[in-house]
Amino acid sequence: MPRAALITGITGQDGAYLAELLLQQGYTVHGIKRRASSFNTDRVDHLYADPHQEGVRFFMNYGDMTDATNLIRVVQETQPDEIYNLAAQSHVQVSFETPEYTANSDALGTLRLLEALRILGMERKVRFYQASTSEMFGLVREMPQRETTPFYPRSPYGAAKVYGYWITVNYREAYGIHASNGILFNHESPIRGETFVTRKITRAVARIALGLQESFYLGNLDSRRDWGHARDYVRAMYLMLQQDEPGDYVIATGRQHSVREFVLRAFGEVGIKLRFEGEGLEEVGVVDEVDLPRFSAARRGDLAAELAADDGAAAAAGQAGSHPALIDGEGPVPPGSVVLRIDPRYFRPTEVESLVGDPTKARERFGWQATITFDELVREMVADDLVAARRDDLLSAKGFVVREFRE
Ligand code: NAP
Ligand code: G4F
Repeated sequence: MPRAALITGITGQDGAYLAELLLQQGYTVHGIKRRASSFNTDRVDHLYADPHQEGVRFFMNYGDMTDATNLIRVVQETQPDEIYNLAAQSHVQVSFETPEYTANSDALGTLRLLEALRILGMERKVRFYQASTSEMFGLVREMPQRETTPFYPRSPYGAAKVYGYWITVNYREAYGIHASNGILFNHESPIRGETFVTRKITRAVARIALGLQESFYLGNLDSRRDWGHARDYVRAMYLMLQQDEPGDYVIATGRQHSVREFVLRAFGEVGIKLRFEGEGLEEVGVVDEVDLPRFSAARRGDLAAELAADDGAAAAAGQAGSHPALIDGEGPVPPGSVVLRIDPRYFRPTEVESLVGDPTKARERFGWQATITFDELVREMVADDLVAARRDDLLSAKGFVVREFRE
């Protein structure tokens, strides 16, 4: 019998990568998805197989972390060997607007799932993973943060996740459940939600390069995060549940960058050198220089070839105006264009200014370490959003209505 896993939050970024990994490992994968008024399974549609076929190992069940009876029934019906509790209202800023709902789904939802195991007498059968977070460190007590660093959450989301962390520890100690907390630092990917800062930046950069929008707005440019790639981080979740003993682990790259650095790096990918002018709410990001060969290649979709070419030779060949896409002018973003502004709406009532994790314990216990660098992450995200922007550009050129989907 293949091993069976149940993933809550399977329609999210991590759920999709984890489902792929577990299917590759031979698991039968059950996911819990919420009922929505429109399709919400984009990230896992490629894994879906008609359940009438033979040998299908991927199944979806309707459910919600706020519905205990539903969780009990789904656990009973799917009989998982491993449960990965990834479902959460995961947006920190939104948690200030919906604090009670965030506590209900993120804190009590975790309790409901653990109680389901007890009610069904499955404490010794099931291994349990809880999606804990570096947001619990909040107003950080030490640098870098490790498993022993005290928590000091700075948002309703962080506070709810602290409850989820401790109830997981408590059920491990009280009932002997193989339950582990992954204290994951920020991890991103091309399928990251569009309102988290990294994806918001890479989408905007791609759309600005294609001329689909002129500028975008951000909040605090100076907060610092330890950003890794989601593909690396779901591997850590899986490894935690393969250990003989449960435990709590920091999963991080050990390096941090500011939001500002992310912006510069992402614009750099499409050949735009940005400079910042002004201060506070008046600060803006202004195009300083455009590397035309690179910019033009990004617009055409030949960026990979351009990057593979010798940078020096490409630069020498690329005098302004010599590129087909830009012959009639300098393209949509000539030097001097303001492409980034600040909007106080995106500042949080209490901010987490600086996070960086020490993943030594995970490396020593089960050999985990991040394999994808910050630069590779930004490159992959921008490249993917350029594809989406080119598709939108093409559709709109052919007269189809293209929605902007901006926050
Ligand atoms: P995500 O993309 O926002 O996905 C969250 C998932 O939870 C989605 O499938 C969402 O469903 C589902 N969900 C939300 N509320 C639910 C509810 N009440 N009942 C059932 N499902 C619900 O988040 P992610 O980035 O994949 O993160 C996965 C988990 O890791 C989350 O618990 C997050 O808090 C935690 N975490 C994330 C990071 C990070 O940097 N990504 C770092 C540390 C911890 P819909 O698709 O229907 O909205
Ligand atoms: O991308 P963010 O919204 O992620 P945040 O708040 O760090 O939370 C993410 O990582 C946590 C792990 O540490 C997860 F637990 C959580 O579920 C989520 O995945 O914001 C990153 C930083 C913040 O300091 C924010 O203030 O970017 C800053 N920022 C600046 N302008 C912005 C914006 N964030 C967003 N979302 N939108 C902006 O316009």
